Amino acid sequence: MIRAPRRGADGGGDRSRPDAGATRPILAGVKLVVAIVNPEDAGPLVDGLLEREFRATRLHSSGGFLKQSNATVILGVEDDAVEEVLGVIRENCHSRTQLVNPMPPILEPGEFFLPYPLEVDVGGATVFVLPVERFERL
Ligand code: 2BA
Repeated sequence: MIRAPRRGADGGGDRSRPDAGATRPILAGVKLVVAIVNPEDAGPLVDGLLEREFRATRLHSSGGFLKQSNATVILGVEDDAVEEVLGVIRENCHSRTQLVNPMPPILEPGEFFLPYPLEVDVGGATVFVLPVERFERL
């Protein structure tokens, strides 16, 4: 898990290397977790991640289908911490039923449209786990 800045894989103490002491990239075993969640769950989710010392970024987003606000939380984590992160997401993100008003159709004269809201189940979180080629904090 990427909890704190790492000064190179060997701690940065190798003076024989030209970049000794500099921040070097973490090259192996990192995943990018992308979680699309309800905006009401995003705050508790980020707090829960920070409590466990995971760094996270919250982005404002909106769903293509419902066109309503949601939140996208992204974080880089080492491979062995992915399951812990998914556990924090499960703890904090809950599925909901949302009501949506369907778009009224184009009506011919004399036709009428009686709108009634539709129920849509929105999952607790839509999560992608992506391999990361290179992670670096400069
Ligand atoms: P929305 O696109 O606004 O979708 C909200 C909910 O509407 C979905 O919940 C799903 O229950 C329903 N829905 C979406 N597309 C549909 C369709 N073509 N026909 C019928 N029902 C449909 P979730 O599946 O839990 O998705 C929640 C949000 O996660 C989505 O918001 C979207 O922002 C994101 N998402 C879901 N799947 C994704 C994917 N494959 N790639 C990227 N983003 C995704």
